[in-house]
Amino acid sequence: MEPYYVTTPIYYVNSTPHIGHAYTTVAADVFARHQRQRGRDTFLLTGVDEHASKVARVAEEQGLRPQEYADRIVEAWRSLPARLGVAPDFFIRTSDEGHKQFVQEFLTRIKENGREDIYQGVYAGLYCVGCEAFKTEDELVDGKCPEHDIEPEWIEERNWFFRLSAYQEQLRALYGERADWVLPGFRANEARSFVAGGLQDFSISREGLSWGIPIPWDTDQVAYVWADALVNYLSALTYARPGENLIARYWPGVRHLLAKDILRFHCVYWPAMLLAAGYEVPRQLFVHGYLLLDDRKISKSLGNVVDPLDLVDVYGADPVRFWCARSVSFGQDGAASVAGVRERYERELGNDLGNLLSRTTAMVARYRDGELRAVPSFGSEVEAILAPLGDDVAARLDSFDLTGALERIWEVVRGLNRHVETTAPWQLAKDDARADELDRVLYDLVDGLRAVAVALASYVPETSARILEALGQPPTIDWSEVSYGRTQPVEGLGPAEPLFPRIDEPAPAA
Ligand code: ME8
Repeated sequence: MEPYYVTTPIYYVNSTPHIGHAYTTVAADVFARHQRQRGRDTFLLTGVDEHASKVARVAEEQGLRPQEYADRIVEAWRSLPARLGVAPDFFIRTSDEGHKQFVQEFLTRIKENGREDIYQGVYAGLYCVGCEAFKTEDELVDGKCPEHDIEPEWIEERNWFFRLSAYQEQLRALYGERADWVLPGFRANEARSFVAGGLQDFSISREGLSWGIPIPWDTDQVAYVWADALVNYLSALTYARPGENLIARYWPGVRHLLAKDILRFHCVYWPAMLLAAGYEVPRQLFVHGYLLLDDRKISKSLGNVVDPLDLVDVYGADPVRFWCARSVSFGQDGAASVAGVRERYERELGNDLGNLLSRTTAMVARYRDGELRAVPSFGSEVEAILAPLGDDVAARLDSFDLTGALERIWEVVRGLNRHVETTAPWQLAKDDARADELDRVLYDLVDGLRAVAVALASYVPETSARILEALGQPPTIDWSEVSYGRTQPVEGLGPAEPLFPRIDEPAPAA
């Protein structure tokens, strides 16, 4: 099986981590953990983008060198994945020596590819420092960048340009040949029509800046922040494991996750740069929507931030991860609300899942003195419920259906709850003649919960481990365990502690 390499965008170090960043990070982690459960060689990359001109400005205001300032603020970004239960295989900083060196080599490869794909020209235009991109008049609203609500600056300078226009045909062909190259399909259409509309060359360097990666053949210029940042997906593989170059192992089997704001950079500019430098294009790109609060994109500059770490403090990492996957259909824009975290915590995690575990373990403790016998009843309702689960969830996660795969698991949780009601073990327990039947029902409930815990391991890893432990089962989460009849006999099972106790603290204000 081809190794699985999944990336998040590298986040601007000079902004504050908010729930939108947590969203992509959690999604990438779910995909990575899931592929690992299936025994696949997997690599997860996240990190920060440091060479934005804003970093140099703010550092100067604070009397610091840009690197010193970046070193201070990067910690907030390192703790973001950690607090969300995400352990990336590498956390990249674009100020890493290994990255800087690779970007220089990468740009030199393009320059020397024999097609003059990098040439000198003059650029004049309106530049938004928030987007780190030039803007056309049409893109402005009342003279301001609608994303950042600030007026762009007029910039005129001699820069190095990348001949994007030369890649129009190749990109058009790629979009024609690979139906699922960019997902969802409506995003592929957006990229395809951007390509069809005619591609303009773009500037890949900036003059007179000291914060950035010097252009190797013209050190008065530094690489444009995007020409530097996109390259992280490759550069990381050259130095993440000292002494090892992981490019041959993980490239081009990469899946880039990103939101729609940076579609053009990833789905058009980046593949063209790769082709120009002699690399294969990424295997797949998934473009998700924005989480919206009050119908506006969540972002620092719009003063509309939800600190994901506040939510983690109140609810824990797993409920926040669960909410990220469940609140909005992955790929679509959707309204997020902090109240929704609480609601899902109480209703779905607490009632649907937590109570099922409490009831099941309490019944084994009460009716069987904590002994669970291994009595799978092949042909049972629970066997039928579990039979398609592993394949269904895997197929959905292979196509980035983060929300659909979780809903599929939740159907099973609901099915198990119905099974408790229809079999009414409390009635069976009153009738000695039905002792075997009771044993089978208890076994089926424990087994169903065990399989659900394994299926949920990529979404809510801590919870999954706690369920297996409460059921007296080994912590094995190989995907083959998502099937009926794998529960080991247990003795001494006691009623489980509540998985999701009631929380009385108020939810943090949105
Ligand atoms: O664009 N909803 O960094 P960035 C969902 N440094 N996801 C969101 C979101 C929201 N409201 N807001 C942000 C940059 N995101 C560049 C990337 S990559 C080579 C360079 C997530 O800090 C989403 O993944 O602005 C989006 O693409 C990313 O954060 C942008 O992060």
